[in-house]
Parts: sequence; structure tokens; C-alpha cells
Amino acid sequence: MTLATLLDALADGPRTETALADRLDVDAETVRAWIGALREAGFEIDRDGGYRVADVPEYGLGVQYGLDASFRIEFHESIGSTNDRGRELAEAGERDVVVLADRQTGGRGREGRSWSSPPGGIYLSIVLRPDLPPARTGLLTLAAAVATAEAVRAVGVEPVIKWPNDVLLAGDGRKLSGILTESATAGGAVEWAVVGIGVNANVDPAALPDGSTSLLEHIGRVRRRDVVQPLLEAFDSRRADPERIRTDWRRHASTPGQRVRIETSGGAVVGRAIDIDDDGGLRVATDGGETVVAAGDCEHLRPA
Ligand code: BT5
Repeated sequence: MTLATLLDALADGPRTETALADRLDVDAETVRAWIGALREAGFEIDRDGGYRVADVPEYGLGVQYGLDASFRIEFHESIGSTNDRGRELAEAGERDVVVLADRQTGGRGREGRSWSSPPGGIYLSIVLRPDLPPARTGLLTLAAAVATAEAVRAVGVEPVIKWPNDVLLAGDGRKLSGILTESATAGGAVEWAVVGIGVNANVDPAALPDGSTSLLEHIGRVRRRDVVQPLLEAFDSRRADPERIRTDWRRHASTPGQRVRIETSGGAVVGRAIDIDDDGGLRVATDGGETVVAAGDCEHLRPA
């Protein structure tokens, strides 16, 4: 039993204390304590003719209320890294939990790089136990990029996806969002995956590295719930559908057709990006023929 269950019950309409106690299988005193906790968390809850949600916080547990996806939200004002907490939950056997934070003190990018995470941004990690072969975990990154692109477009910012893990502002290519997927395998299968997504939302770009941008810069302050709910719903509806992930990725991606330079653990690959393969790797036409890159840092080169 969690606050999430209470929020689901309240989202279905006004409920008396007795009805809530029955539905949640707790006593009336517990219901009152939980309602108190929700008010503490920023919910405005009326009590005429049953408890009724009158106003929802723009972030935090507000994301849980009315969420049309099978995720439970665990919110932290401040945390080291939502991916680290996600890993902890995954190793404890959890699934379908979203760790959400207002700021991170140790936000991480790939390869040990850091992710600037001032207050007002969106920092979340989705804990999954996906039914995917290990070679396909890259598709989760692509699904997250598609979900993020759709969610920011819906609030009025035009994004493009750069393979594999960046969502950029269309036009000038500044970075709006980054994705870090981490996973563990056991017996040849994926045991768990944690998909971490950072979106620069209500953040002044001056507080971010050069080459970054934020939603604030383009559309002013957003209610982060209006971005995170559609993002999680879009991710949830695609996560088990590789075909749809690939199709939708192609629609948003700017990498295919570009000249690229990709730094991989085995050296640099330079050539023209053709498309993604079934696993989400990038097919590149190089002077030495076609090659597929599973992971790496991709730079779009200017045409010679
Ligand atoms: C990424 O790495 O883009 C993955 C970022 C993932 C962040 C999320 S937030 C929630 C979850 N919890 C975590 O701890 N992480 C995930 P990469 O492609 O390696 O890019 C990192 C580079 O992006 C840095 O070296 C900077 O140059 C740049 N950068 C750092 N912070 C940024 C920001 N807030 N906005 C734009 N660019 C940034």
C-alpha cells in the first residue's frame, strides 16, 4: 500500500473516508494521516461530500495523480543520482518504479561524465525488468528519446533526436535532454534496466554547460507534470514494441543522412549515417564499407 494507491482512488472521483478505508483496506485514521501527507506534498484536498482533489502540485507526487501508465512514482526533492537509486530498487527486485527528483547533487552522464542538475529540472529514472535480449537494451534509450521528444513538442518546443541519447532543440542543436540507460544481465537475459532521463525544464541555461538549452528559455516556466506525464505514458506504450520504437524514432531523428563521427571504445568511426538496425545500433557507410555501431559519442559533421 502506498500513497500511489490512494491517489488512484481519489482520481476516480470524490470518496468518503469510509469508502477510502474500505478500498485501501486500512482504518479511517490511516486515511486521514495519508490525506495529511498528500496535503504536505502540495495537494489541495477538499472535504465536502467526500475527499476531492482540488489542486495538484506541478511536480513530485503530482505526476502520480491521473498518470495513465503502470508506474509508481518515488519522489525526492534532492538526491545524488536518480539512476543510483533506480539501481538500488532494481537490485532489490523492484520494477515499474519511477524515481523522480527536483535536483541531483551527483547527476551522471555516460562514461563518468556529469549531468548538471539544478533545481527546477526534470530528473527521472525508470526501473524496468524488460523482456528483451541484452543486445536490444539500446532500444530503451531510443524509446526514451522518442517519448521525451513528443512530450516537449506537446508543450511547444520543437526537438530533434541525435543518436543515440540526445534530444536537441531543432535548428540550433543545443542540448535539451540526455538519456542514460544502465542494465544488468543474468543467464543471457536482461535482469533489469534503469532508463535515466534528464530534461532542462525550469532551469536558466546560464546554470548549464555551453551548448545547453532549457524549456524555460523558449516557453517560460512549465508545469513539469505536463511534460512528465505524457513522457511516461509515451514510453510505457512503446517499451515492449521494438517495431514501433524504430518507426517513431525515424520520424524524430536527425542523424540518418548526416555525416557523422562516432567515438567508440574501439576507436572512431567516420562516415554517413544510414539508419538504425533492429537493435537500435547505427548503420554507417564508411570508406571501408558499411558498419554498425552499437554505442558511442556521435558528432554530426558539417558536409565537406
Ligand atoms: C547524457 O550523457 O546525456 C546522459 C544524461 C542523463 C541524465 C539523467 S538525469 C536523471 C538520471 N540520473 C542521472 O544521474 N543521470 C540520468 P552524455 O551523452 O555523456 O552527455 C553528458 C554531457 O552533456 C556532459 O559532459 C556535458 O557536456 C553535457 N551536459 C551536462 N549537463 C547538461 C545539461 N543539464 N544539459 C545539457 N547538457 C549537459
